[in-house]
Amino acid sequence: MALKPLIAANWKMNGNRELVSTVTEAVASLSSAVDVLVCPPATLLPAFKVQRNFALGGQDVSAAQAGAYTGQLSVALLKEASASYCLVGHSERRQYQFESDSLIAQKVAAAIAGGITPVLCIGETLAERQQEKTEQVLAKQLAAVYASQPELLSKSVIAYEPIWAIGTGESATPEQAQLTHAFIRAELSRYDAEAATQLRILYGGSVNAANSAALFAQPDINGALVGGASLKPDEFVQICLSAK
Ligand code: G2H
Repeated sequence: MALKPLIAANWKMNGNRELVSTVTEAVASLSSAVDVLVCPPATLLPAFKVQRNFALGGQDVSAAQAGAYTGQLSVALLKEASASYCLVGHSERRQYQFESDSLIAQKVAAAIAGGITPVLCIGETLAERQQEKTEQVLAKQLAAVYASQPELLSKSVIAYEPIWAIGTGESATPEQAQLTHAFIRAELSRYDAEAATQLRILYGGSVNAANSAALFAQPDINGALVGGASLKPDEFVQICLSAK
């Protein structure tokens, strides 16, 4: 993990103002050796008062800049709420909001055009892994965004989240994850070889304080996108500490 690690918390549809306070306090002790990102529900973004020790992010962003898009949040609105990152294409949005690869590509472009960093989430289902289609699926998800917009790569973060590992307690092994991360980096080098070496590729899927150090010891794992364990402030801090 030669690049500076990024540990991102994805609270999903959880949390409240009390958790904002306890997480803010917990991460205050962390050094700057690790970049920390917290993506709470958007309504909680303004509850974070001082963000010296960590960045804030949205869990999604609209592809549109403004207008008649009920329920959506633009890049400008996220920035006004102090977000400097946003997740894009999380598998739960692909599944429950039927987000397509082409919509996700538009969202990545909109985020970068508006000045926030997208964390593009990709991953395969269990059936796809069992059918040995993992690389094919990931290559397609990446091509949808970067084949026609390779200039976006240098301003992106990628999160590899095997769907079969999300919230299941069954994480990919460090070796499994490393193989896939190395594939992702090699695939991205086809679009921008220099950017691919500098790009942070996070692992997500049941990351916790017990498995994070072994994951972070892998050369192509540059941090994590943490769901359930990020709701436990002490455990989240342990995960951050294990990334140094
Ligand atoms: C994957 C991850 C965070 P969890 O969705 O994005 O969640 O760590 O709960 O598997």
